[in-house]
Amino acid sequence: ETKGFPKDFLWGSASAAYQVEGGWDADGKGVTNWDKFVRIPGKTFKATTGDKAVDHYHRFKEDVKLMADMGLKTYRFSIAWARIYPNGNGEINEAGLSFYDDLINELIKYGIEPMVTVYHWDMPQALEEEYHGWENRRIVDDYVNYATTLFKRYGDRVKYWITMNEQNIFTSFGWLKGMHPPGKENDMKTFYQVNHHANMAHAGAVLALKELYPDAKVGASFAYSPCYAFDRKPENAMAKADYDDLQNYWWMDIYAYGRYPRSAWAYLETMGVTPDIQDGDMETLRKAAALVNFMGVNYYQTCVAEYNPIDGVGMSNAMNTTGKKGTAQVQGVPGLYKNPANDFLPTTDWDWTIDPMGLRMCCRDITSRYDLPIVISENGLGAFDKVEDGQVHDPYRIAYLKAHIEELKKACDDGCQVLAYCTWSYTDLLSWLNGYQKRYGFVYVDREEDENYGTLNRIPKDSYYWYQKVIETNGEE
Ligand code: BGP
Repeated sequence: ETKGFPKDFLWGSASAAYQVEGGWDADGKGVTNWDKFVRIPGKTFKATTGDKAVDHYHRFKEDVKLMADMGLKTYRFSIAWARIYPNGNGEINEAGLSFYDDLINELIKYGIEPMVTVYHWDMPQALEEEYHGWENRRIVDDYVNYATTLFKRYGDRVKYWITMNEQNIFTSFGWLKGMHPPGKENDMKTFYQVNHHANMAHAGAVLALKELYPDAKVGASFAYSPCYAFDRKPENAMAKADYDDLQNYWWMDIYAYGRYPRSAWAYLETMGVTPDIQDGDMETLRKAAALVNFMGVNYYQTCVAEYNPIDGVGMSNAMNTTGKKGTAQVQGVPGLYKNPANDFLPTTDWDWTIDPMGLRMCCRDITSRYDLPIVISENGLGAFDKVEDGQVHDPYRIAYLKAHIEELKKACDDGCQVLAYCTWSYTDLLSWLNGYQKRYGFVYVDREEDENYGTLNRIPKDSYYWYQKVIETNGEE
């Protein structure tokens, strides 16, 4: 007999402010780094903006009603820093605060647990102009001040908080690959410094929250791609070990233990790219780590590590952002590893491997390394969807999610404490680099790439009705 999902399991779905809200200059909101970045030609698919996105800012009541009808237990969303502090610091914008009051109250009205991400990549542009954002230590205080404003305002109603979304992605894409703001490439030294600042910001927020609301549940969400060694050749097993230390444990060890993995640190020393750490920082990181309640995991895929000679491939921006299968290119760190495709696994149209068992493995790994509860804060399939006679049939999405949920159930049976499962995403939304054609939602949104937007009408897909049953049966469907 298997135990399966706990009784109070939080079946959820997720989004992020820039990707759904729109209303980019509504009611006093400040301009963000992403409002700027998407306008640089060639950076994102057709340079589609989130100006209007799917207009969740004006349609949240309709969206929440659909969640309620579905029986959703938790909704993960992020707050736009620039709605609260249009300049990142200084003056507060009451209209921004009250928008999220309304959203939170609407969720609570239907018994949906709000799960709030403090930072999902949209940084007030004013901070970029004032001091280069994450590159400057000053951002730690500004971030903690912003986060504390949220905790004070919503902490009576919001129990689940996620400090950072995918710090590993926004920093590597922003300072190594040039694909997120500020668009820098191969700047390893700044990359590690930025990460130290983000770690201090996360830690400061955890400490501030626990001071105000000791019973709140807090963690960071990490984009975890578990890694397989290419084969049994020892040098490829070593490549996997290097990958894990530098790409996975580098972040998760900070969140869970407040320390940097020693072997990764040694590598940074040889490369001359260690971050500046101030007196007391490591103690702050350890204190925060001791208070963290869960590891947030965004799980999409696994990867493969193969030894990469010193003159081998590096990081590049040659990603598949068009949905033309087979256009992604192999990336790597010369002298350590590269990440070739896995011939044993199918891929999505955007060349992401589909590997449900990887979800069970990542839960097991987190459980044995950190012994922390787990929140799956994202998991889902990006696909081209079509409306036929007013309906959207997405059996591929159902198959994808079903297979992942089955593996997650096994992880529960393995002894992992999984608290929540949030699919990415609730409605269709803007995919940062891939426009609106890469769809993830349970709810289809009639949204065109161009600035005529489409009607923005909502249509529940087949997967919406399927997930309704999953929730009803606590994962037995
Ligand atoms: C994660 C982000 C999400 C979301 C998702 C899908 O990295 O946290 O915001 O976008 O990936 O990725 P994409 O839109 O690139 O397909």
